[in-house]
Amino acid sequence: MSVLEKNYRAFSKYALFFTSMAFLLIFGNVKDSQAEEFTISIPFGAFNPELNTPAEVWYDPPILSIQLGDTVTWINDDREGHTVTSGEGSGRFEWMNTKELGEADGIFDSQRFMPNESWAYTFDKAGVFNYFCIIHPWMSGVVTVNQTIPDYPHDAYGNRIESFPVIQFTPDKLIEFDLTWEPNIIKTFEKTTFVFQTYDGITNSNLDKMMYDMIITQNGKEVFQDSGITQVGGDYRNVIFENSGPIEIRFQNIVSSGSSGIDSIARESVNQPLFRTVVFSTIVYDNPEKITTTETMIQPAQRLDIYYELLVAIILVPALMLLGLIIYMKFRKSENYSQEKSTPL
Ligand SMILES: [Cu+2]
Repeated sequence: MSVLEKNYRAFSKYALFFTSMAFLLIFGNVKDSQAEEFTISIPFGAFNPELNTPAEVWYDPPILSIQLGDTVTWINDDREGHTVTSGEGSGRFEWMNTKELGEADGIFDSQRFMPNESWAYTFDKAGVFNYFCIIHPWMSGVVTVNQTIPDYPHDAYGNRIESFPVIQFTPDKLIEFDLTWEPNIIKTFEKTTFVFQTYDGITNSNLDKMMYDMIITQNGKEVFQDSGITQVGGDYRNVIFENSGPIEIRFQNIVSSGSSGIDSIARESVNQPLFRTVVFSTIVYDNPEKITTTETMIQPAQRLDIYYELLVAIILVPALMLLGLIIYMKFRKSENYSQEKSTPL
């Protein structure tokens, strides 16, 4: 192979590598920013609780993992009408014994749709969603909706927060209120420290001993409330969020605690200095490390043999390992013994 040929080969290799990397980067990003569409088939024969039909599962695939904002379309390929209803189905074995119906939880419900019809649902909440068919409550499936945690903090409206502190002025422009939170991307069950400072909106000098009420609301509910007086021009609060979703951080009744200073002016120039309010917002994400899921077992198809295989794996593998350990220990012991014996005194 000539040097030129060699170089060309090496070059084409790199070229291929970089081209594919570039494609990955471009399309990887596009994929991230766009919601995806998924389909789940209700196969022919799903109406039968015994599944003595061509169907192997009730919903195919029975467990689907998607990202927040993705859409799932269920297609009825069966010969009977079905529903896709969130909640717990009866389960096949329960159904056979008790003829119990499932329990809908009201998150989504397709109502009955007929063969060759379909129904779509866009998931706008993260979590694990069990669903079943109201007409055939043994039919069950699960959709797991994951939330991508972005690299950058965003406000509640999805706009990127470019830098910290986030700065707001009170409506009377007399006070500049700076807020930083650490970590910048807030996750559930993780301590978040809110650090805030007050400045004179005109002179830009630090304002000490300012009174304020701090209120955090999430999904229309108040999740944190406290009052205080800034020391050395600032203050902080630690908050742990239990739920994901957008939050609004509101500071209100911002007023100087002293009789002199900013509010002697403010009281004269503004009607209601006591209602001075600044509002910040961001998003709390589900902490992937601390999420507790209640993913239920799907029990479709005649797949009981799987459980036997699992049983073998659970009992046989550790048993063999234990046996191996015992043999090893015995071998070591006898080796030590023979070594001791041969050691001259
Ligand atoms: Cu059905």
